[in-house]
Amino acid sequence: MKKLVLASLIAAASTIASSHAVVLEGPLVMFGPVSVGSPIPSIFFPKFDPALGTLISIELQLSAAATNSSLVFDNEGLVAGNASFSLNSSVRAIAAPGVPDAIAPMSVTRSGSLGADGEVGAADFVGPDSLALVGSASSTGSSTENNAPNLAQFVGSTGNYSVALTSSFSAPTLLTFSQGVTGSFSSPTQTVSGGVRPIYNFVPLAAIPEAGTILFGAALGLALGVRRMRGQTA
Ligand SMILES: [Ca+2]
Repeated sequence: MKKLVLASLIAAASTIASSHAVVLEGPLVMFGPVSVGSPIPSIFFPKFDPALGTLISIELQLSAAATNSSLVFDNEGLVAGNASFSLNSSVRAIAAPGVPDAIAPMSVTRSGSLGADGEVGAADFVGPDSLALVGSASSTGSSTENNAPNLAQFVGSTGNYSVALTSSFSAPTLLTFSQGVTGSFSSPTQTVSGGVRPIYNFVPLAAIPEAGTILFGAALGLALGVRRMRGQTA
């Protein structure tokens, strides 16, 4: 199986002049599920093998999904009505200082009716005067680094580089509400998970590496596909 991939990699590399950049997809590494705001273990990727060529940019592709959303709006107004609100969160992939973060923003919206304030004093977030949000969302984000000094940390014939991950809520947004409806939100909770894939854009060495060298790239899990850059196709 791997040898087939290698064969295609070699073939692709062989048909592209050394002055043309090629794109190499790295492995997709998953994270989560974890509660928003909780620590997420860093994920690791093999460094780009300089035997393959000169790295000219790296793109981090982040995909994220949010599930188990929980947020309640409680009407403290004296009249029944309607409300629409959203829970907003994001996952951020942080490769290194100086390298742009990839950010995947997510939003879950709830609309509905609710009764007049049902309790004396502070909102209790239950009962006919409350409106509970449930649901899920997903999103993607990416960042690209092409500054040569910043690329050095991603290149090496051995070793890994790490990508840190964080997740957070922004304040719930009360989108619309009917006259007389006013209130407050419970503390939100949500679970996030996802994956990160690096995309390498590099200029192959003039001499096509021996199969053994290519094998090393495969061992790194990089040989998932090579395609020409946009604009260089015939
Ligand atoms: Ca209530």
